Amino acid sequence: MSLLDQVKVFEFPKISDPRGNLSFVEGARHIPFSIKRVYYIYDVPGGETRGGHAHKTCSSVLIALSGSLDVRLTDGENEVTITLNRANKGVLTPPGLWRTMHNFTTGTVVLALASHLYEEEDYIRDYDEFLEYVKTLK
Ligand code: T46
Repeated sequence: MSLLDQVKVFEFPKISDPRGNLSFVEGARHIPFSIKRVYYIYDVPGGETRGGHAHKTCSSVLIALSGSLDVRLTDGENEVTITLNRANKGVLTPPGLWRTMHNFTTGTVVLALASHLYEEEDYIRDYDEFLEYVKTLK
């Protein structure tokens, strides 16, 4: 089984009325880990790519609160691309997958809910090192 099978797309509740929409995310109900950290990505210049790394331990759920982007995840052999284009859609990105984020539209704001605090030691930022690392997971 590939780690790509653990990638999950979520549709969070959306409550609409004439005043607009409201969505919510409840820890234990919607997110399969305890949220230790929240960060957000915004003001991404046109044509810019982010990511370009894998995590050893940290899982995250990414949500485009506005705008849209593509999240590409690969296990080194196969890949999947998830387009985040609705504020009530999220993707679970498990550790052990190389991730890149592309095609940000102007004004995109990405919210990330993470299972761990920030630790640079958890990152693999070199693709060849990642390919060696995934061999150890098999
Ligand atoms: C991920 C994707 C989706 C911190 O100091 N604290 C933090 O919580 C984070 C997330 C980052 N940083 C520092 C580390 C770097 O010096 O902020 C700088 C930019 O981080 P990075 O280049 O990793 O940003 P992205 O957008 O490439 O990746 C981020 C997350 O780091 C990563 O975990 O999965 O978003």
